[in-house]
Amino acid sequence: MREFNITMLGARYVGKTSLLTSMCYEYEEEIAKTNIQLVPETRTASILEKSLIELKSLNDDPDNEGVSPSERVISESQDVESFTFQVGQKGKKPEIKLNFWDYPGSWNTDFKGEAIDRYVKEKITESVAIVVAIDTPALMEANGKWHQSQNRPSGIINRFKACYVDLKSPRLVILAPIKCESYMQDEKSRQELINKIKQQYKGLFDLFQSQQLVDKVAVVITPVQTVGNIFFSYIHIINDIEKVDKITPIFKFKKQNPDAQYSPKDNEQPLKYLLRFLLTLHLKNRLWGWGYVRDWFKWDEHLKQAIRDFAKDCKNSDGFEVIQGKNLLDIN
Ligand SMILES: Nc1nc2c(ncn2[C@@H]2O[C@H](COP(=O)(O)OP(=O)(O)OP(=O)(O)O)[C@@H](O)[C@H]2O)c(=O)[nH]1
Ligand SMILES: [Mg+2]
Repeated sequence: MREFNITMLGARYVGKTSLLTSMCYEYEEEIAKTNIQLVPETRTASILEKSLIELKSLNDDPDNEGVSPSERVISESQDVESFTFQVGQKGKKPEIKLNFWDYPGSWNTDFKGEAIDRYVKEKITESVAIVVAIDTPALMEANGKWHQSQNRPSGIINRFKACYVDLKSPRLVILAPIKCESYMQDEKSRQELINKIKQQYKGLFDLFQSQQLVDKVAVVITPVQTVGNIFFSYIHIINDIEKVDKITPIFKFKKQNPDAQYSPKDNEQPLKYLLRFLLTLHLKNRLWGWGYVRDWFKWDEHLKQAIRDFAKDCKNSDGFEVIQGKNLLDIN
């Protein structure tokens, strides 16, 4: 079985694990339309099930006002998780394994020792795709005042600079703004969101546009609404003189309508892009001389068709954009 690594990238607490849960675990309707299936390994299923319950519970509390600062401290994940899914046609032996690396976000942005630093570099370097989770309210609200401290964009950009060196094979980078319900409601807001990402991650886009990387890296923006009905409300500032950072912004969220149901939107899009990219690599491998191993060519024709059906409607308007590398996503 061909195995692919994918790394979930993003600062501490931005919502990486929730995004992974939503994109791989909550799209039965989409899957039902196609002949493809994604089966989590038992351990993966048991952890993601819990993450899903937490995500859904955001919806259960009609007065949901976000999380408290103590929860923020306690709930930082402590360890590496690897989430594995087998992909294949329904009722047939799976042919592809997707292995998602999801470690604590602070490992990406803070120095935690040589061993962890090496580990993070290794994961980013060996991953065929990277999903960058972006906390959208931190990016958009209060003139982006909290963007640096919450999303730590320089730390993320530096990781790419250090790891995307002399790439031998193509990569996919998915920028996924999350908690973005408030900014996806009309065309003007969606455009503002895209513009802000382009502005705040300019260093990253410049890197990907460089002569060495422009043909090898596909970059897409896919906003994901992991809950679908919980909207940004306001920022509560906690002033704690005993803490090093002293001021902590707490982003509060609220349901617009108390009866609104949990209804994730576009959560399947990152996975669609991922499979679309893998299918393109498979189809163009020989043509473009990327030199992937021969077992790529053993993919069953029906599996290819199933992936094509699943991935054919990747969105690229209304807040979604393929920034570069259209030919790396061309499955025709
Ligand atoms: N309002 C809202 N809250 C969310 C959303 N997604 C995640 N959260 C909450 O944000 C918090 C952090 O989410 P995680 O997925 O654990 O974040 P993480 O990036 O994996 O965090 P670390 O692994 O500690 O770096 C949790 O309390 C989630 O319930 C969302 O779409 N909307
Ligand atoms: Mg996590």
